[in-house]
Amino acid sequence: MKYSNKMRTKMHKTIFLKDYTPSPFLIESAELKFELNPTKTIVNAKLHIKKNPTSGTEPTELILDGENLELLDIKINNERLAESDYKITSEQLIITIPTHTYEVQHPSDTLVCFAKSARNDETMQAEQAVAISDDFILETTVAINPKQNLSCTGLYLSSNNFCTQNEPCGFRHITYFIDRPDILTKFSATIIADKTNYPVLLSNGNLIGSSDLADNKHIATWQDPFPKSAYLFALVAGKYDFIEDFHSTNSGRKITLRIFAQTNQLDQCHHAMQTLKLAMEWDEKTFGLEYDLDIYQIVAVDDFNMGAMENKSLNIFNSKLLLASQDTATDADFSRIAAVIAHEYFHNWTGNRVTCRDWFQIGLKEGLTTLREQLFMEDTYGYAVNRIDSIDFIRNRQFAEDAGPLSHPVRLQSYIEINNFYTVTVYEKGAEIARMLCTMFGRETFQLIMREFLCKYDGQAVTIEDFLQTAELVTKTDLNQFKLWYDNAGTPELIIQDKLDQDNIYNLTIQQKNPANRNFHIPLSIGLINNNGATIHQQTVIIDQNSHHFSFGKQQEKPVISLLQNFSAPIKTNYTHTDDELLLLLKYDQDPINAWDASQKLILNTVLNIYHSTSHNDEAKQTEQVVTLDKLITGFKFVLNHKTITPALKTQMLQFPAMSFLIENLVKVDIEKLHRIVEFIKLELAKSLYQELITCYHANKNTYSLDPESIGIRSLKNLSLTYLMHLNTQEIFTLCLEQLNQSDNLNDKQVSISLIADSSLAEREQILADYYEQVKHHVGLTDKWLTLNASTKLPDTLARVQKLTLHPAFNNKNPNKVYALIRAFCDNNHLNFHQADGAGYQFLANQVLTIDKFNPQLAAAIVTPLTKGHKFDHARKQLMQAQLIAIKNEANLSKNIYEIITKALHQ
Ligand code: HT7
Ligand code: ZN
Repeated sequence: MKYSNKMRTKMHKTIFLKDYTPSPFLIESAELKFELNPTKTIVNAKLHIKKNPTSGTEPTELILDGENLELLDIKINNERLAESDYKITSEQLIITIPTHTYEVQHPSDTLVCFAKSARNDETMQAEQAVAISDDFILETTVAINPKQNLSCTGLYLSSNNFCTQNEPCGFRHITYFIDRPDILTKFSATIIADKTNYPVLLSNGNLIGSSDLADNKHIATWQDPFPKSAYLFALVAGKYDFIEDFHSTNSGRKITLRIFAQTNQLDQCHHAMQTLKLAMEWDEKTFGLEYDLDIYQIVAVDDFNMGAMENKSLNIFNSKLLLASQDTATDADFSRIAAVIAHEYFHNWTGNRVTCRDWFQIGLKEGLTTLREQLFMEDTYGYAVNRIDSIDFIRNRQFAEDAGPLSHPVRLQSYIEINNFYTVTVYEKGAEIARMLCTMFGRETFQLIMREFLCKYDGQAVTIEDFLQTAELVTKTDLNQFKLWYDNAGTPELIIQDKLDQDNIYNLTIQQKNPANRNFHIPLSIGLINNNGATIHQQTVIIDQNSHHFSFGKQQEKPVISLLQNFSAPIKTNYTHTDDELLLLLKYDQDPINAWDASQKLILNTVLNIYHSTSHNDEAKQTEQVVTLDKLITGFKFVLNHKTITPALKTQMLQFPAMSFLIENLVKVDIEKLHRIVEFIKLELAKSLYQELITCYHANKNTYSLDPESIGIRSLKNLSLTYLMHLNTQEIFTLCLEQLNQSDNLNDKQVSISLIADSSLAEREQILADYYEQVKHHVGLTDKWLTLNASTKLPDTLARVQKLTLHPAFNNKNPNKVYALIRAFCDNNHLNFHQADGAGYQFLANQVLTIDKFNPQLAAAIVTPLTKGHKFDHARKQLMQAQLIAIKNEANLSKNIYEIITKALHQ
């Protein structure tokens, strides 16, 4: 049966921020008991429920969330409910509040009361005391089928081990509960399972008891003393081993740290452990925040929709973001793992101890935690390199998201499926908004704001207003206008003009062009540089009106302006530097971020100049050379030969901007033309800079080590090789092959094999096949092999990817494999995904529909390339639209896909 649009709309309810009301009931404690079995797990939940004194309503029903649960038993204060006392829908358990009353049970009596056997009605009547709605124990027993659950949400199996993912709404797939973040509950979990198959039984908090049972079973009970939202509940059971270390806190407590993985993966857990210790130390030093329990555990699982999850004291990690060794991880992998380990740890305060009132506030916990992660990375591994990585990411990804049909504010006003909003906007823009406070008030004051906020709201579920109000109190400023950042979508733009007037006064005019025509509160850091490259002025100005005028006094000559130093706000600046000015900034800007930005703009300008000055035909005749590359080559030479710029920064400055950034800077893209121009410029650079690049390659061969300096040196060597490969010469192929065969680390091997996969080398296919044989027993390396197959610019790539969906290395039930093959092709291989006949679009639509049936979150994570029609020519836009419509017409679409497709079709 096909659903009409009306039926769909009805099924997929929109949730509004304005409709928030406190829950009529609270759950003070939850005693959970799991009898684990892959196909039939029994979950018994004793919930101590209390009427919410602040709710202000007299409820007639108790409504609990629950999906795909088979209710086996239900009791209130030990009395079994009659079927007429409750109703079960596909999403809820609705219990009518009975008119009669029950015995009062004090929380501390709970265990005693449950030990009693069920009482008969006479006892009940004799004990009548307090109305049910005040304070009672609800006990449910449900059966669930973790093996059948392929959504990586709730309780599911990964490599035959049990694990959970409950943010945002997974807990309702485990048991009936008021599954919303403002319900803060003290949890205990008793786990019973077969001892051979599940020797390790874990949950949040402290282990308070464990023993063997009959029939080769065993039991463990975990108790978490901190009240927490259900989304932070976790359970893991399976065959794991662990490495252990310790952290001594400032206050002298000794915390046990354990990382669990499969036995043969333990040697890949040390980097995560080292970073965890650094992160714990950093948070104490920077924000005065100590870890609060005696044990902190992390588990690696292979099947996971996102990177990792901050469950209280039991983080669960996608193994891709935890396991690393010299032979299995690139330098970028090591860095990403450090960032995610720190991120999840930092959530213990920003997210767990102080959580969100409702899911509209995720930008608060995710923004603050992402900022804390970024500051940690900058402090620990180097400011410039790490800040540039964050800026590059937000400009490539978030700006594009905010300019397309899926644009949304950091704080939504409404949603259908909250899982769709764990986005770059929520995380990265959320972090930049908090960072602006740090820029405006200084790091010390920002640290004070954070301490105040976390102290004041410890153990509570809060809103963005609560955070801003704390910032207002600490700084004694009005942040009402600043709040616009959270509630408005789109990237603000500043239109900037400067002039040296007849009296040699340097004047600056700045005008806001903003989403929703509101004036934002923008800290804009600027520098003025004279023609000798000396910084003559540096200042952070606040832009909060529609237009501003600044005068910088008498100058000898017109200075070159360095705008948005340190990327002081997540905005676009509209100001045209000449290529000479960009060269000056690239060479002399004291702000490394803007020196990098100048080099990126110089490359971008070169691309855009050729793009706009050649027609499709001209360009076919190789007339790109109408635009000179002299300035760009001068800039590259300057950087390559520079004695003091660090190798890591050199690499970032010489890195060609991502295709997504180039696309973002064009109104409409002719993807083939853009690709040819990029290839042309890269070849010209390789030809003109051959000597510098080859020298650089050889000069930067180093012994493998993981310190930031060695990583930087390796990155520069590999960047040189990447440019040189464009020459297509036997000499360079030989270098690349030597690197593949002789290097002692995965990072360098990965660079070589990726370059070979994308080259015209005759032995290419054989090399790729041999490489697969070498790596096929390692999950992570096999995924990288899938990605390099999906990333080639060669014309048969779609067919190759289609074939690989049938390869034993691929499995669409595993999110990492889907990301490695399908997302790598559709989201990153712009040239081949957008092939003119629309076959790439059809391929993606089919994959989305297949995956949506069992893992809607995963389907939603790969569908976005189909929503980018606005960037392409009419024909491609139509072809994408046709696939969106085809998806929309399918029956039983998930909320996730329905919401995205509907938005994309209404653009
Ligand atoms: N807070 C978490 C966000 C999240 C998630 C993680 C794993 C799988 C599904 C998920 N849905 C939401 C991760 C974080 O931000 O740290
Ligand atoms: Zn997070």
